[in-house]
Amino acid sequence: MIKHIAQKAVLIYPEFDTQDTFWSYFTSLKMYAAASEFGLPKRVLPPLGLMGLFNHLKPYYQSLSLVDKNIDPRPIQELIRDANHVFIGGMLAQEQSLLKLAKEVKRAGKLLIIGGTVVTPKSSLVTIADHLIENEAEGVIDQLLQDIRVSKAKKYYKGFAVLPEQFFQPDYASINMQNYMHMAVQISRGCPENCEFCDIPLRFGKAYRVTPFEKTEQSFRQMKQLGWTGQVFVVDDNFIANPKKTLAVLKNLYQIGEQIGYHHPKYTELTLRLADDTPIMHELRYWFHKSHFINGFYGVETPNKASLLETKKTQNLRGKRSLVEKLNYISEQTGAGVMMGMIYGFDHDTTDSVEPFIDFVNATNAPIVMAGLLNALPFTSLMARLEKEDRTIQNTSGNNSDGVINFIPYHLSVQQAEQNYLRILQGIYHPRAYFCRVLRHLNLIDPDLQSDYRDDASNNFIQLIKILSRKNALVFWIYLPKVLAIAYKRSRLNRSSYKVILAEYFSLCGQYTHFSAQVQVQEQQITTRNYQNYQLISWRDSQLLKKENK
Ligand code: B12
Ligand code: SF4
Repeated sequence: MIKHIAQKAVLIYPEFDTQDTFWSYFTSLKMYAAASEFGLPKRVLPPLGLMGLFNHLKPYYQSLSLVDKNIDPRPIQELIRDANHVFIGGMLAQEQSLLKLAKEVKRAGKLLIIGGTVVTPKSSLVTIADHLIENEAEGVIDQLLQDIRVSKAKKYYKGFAVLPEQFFQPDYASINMQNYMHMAVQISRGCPENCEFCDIPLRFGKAYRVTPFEKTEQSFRQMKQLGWTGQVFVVDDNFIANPKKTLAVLKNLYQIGEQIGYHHPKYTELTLRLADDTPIMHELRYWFHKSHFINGFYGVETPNKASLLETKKTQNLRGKRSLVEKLNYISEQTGAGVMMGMIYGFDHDTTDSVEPFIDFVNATNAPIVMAGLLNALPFTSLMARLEKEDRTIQNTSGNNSDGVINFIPYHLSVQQAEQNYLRILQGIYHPRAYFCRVLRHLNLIDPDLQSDYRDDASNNFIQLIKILSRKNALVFWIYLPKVLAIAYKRSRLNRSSYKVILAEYFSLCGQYTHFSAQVQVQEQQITTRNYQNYQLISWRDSQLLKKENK
């Protein structure tokens, strides 16, 4: 048995530096959803890393609490008053508020431990925290706690890729699930691909490590016991990184659903390999459907082949199908929707690539498209290359859709890249463009997959009134007759399928309000931004100028 190390620890998830990012859905949640327990808008997802840490720390402390500052506005001094140790963790997009919190914690004289993807040896957090853990915490946390016990703890602990048996098991009772729109579970870590801009393989390794099935079952069972029947995000880096193992995972997820008597609607992140014409992918598509995946997020990145090659995203170029055909095929075969991650600002991108980019997105069946400007993140090959070429200009904010590029693009100036990005957002979130994609989506998804969970009539009704009477309502009414026609054609008067198609439409209307607000934020910021001289010239032109001046 582990002896207590101190009386009480408080775990804190800091506010996001900008509340209103692409994935925050902030505008829509504020406008349409019921508030969270402290009156603030709900958040999309809970802090899964801290929920696992919470469970792991139980034997070390007499009492523990977990606070999500995005939900809980109480002053920090009050929250940590009786704590001996304070653990704070998060991602880069929380670094500024984390710094502020950290200073307050230290002012209150508490022992401060910081972890999460925000931690790098260069971060200013290093000067404030007593101890930091970089990357995965499981392999070093016990050592750190033992070292604290004997007053021999180091400042910085470098985590490493642990065996999946060691993955923290999240405790869903450590949070109030009603404060969130969706729940999260992690089944695997790691990705064997080589996308130049991505920090995942360097952070979490190339090997696909799968949580033991019993632990995944425990997570779903606990969620169900605590009354959760909503969507669950399987937050894996690349869910199909090892197709054979993924097949076993999918079969297990199906079994879990059968055993607990409920198939949670799920979504995850994966690659377009799912559209490959191989026997294993055929089987994966079948089980993806059977285990109730209602959506997938695909890193499509760009329709520009040269840019895909440049960034080593060659998996998108496999097979005979075009990218648009692959996305359609996936929805046809699995009944799940598709969401896309897109990037502009590769070395092969020019102003001429803007229109094809917009046309490509608008030809797909993906209503939700996370378009970002390329940014060099710490721990990536892109960062290493750009640093070698001396092209980096600032640290990234960690928010890849804030319309800021942190290096000098090759064919474009910083100003051109940011203005072209704005044109892209305006082109893909124009109401006609978005709702044409929505109609294609509604024509392809399998409504039966969602029939069990789209059923909380009273809550849905209040939301519906808000959606159809507030911002953008006119547009939502304009497309409604087309949606009713699709619902009629596809459901063949099956009441539950009809209801699902309408519910999906209204949900996408609600989400549209957030995306259109995001575009307005970018319009306001990019059109009023002041650029310095070096931001008005492309890397290529600056090199040519240098040569001429020699
Ligand atoms: C789920 C997820 C989300 C969720 C929200 C998560 C949340 N609760 O807020 C959603 C979809 C909303 C989201 C949004 C965003 N995300 Co996100 N997201 C993820 C994802 C896919 C999984 C995170 C996760 O749950 N992992 C599983 C848990 C178990 O791991 P973990 O949190 O890292 O925790 C481990 C360790 O870090 C450590 N740890 C964590 N906290 C602490 C604290 C202490 C004290 C200690 C000791 C240890 C510790 O212990 C855990 C076990 O080892 C990651 C990818 C990844 N693999 O990290 C990206 C990732 C974290 N997201 C990222 C980004 C950029 C964003 C956005 C800014 C995108 C955008 N433009 O909007 C937004 C911002 C969010 C917002 N404003 O609401 C980046 C962050 C880059 C960085 N270096 O920080 C990542 C790494 C993806 C990537 N490679 O680009 N995201
Ligand atoms: S972008 Fe996706 S596929 Fe590429 S390395 Fe990162 S996690 Fe893997």
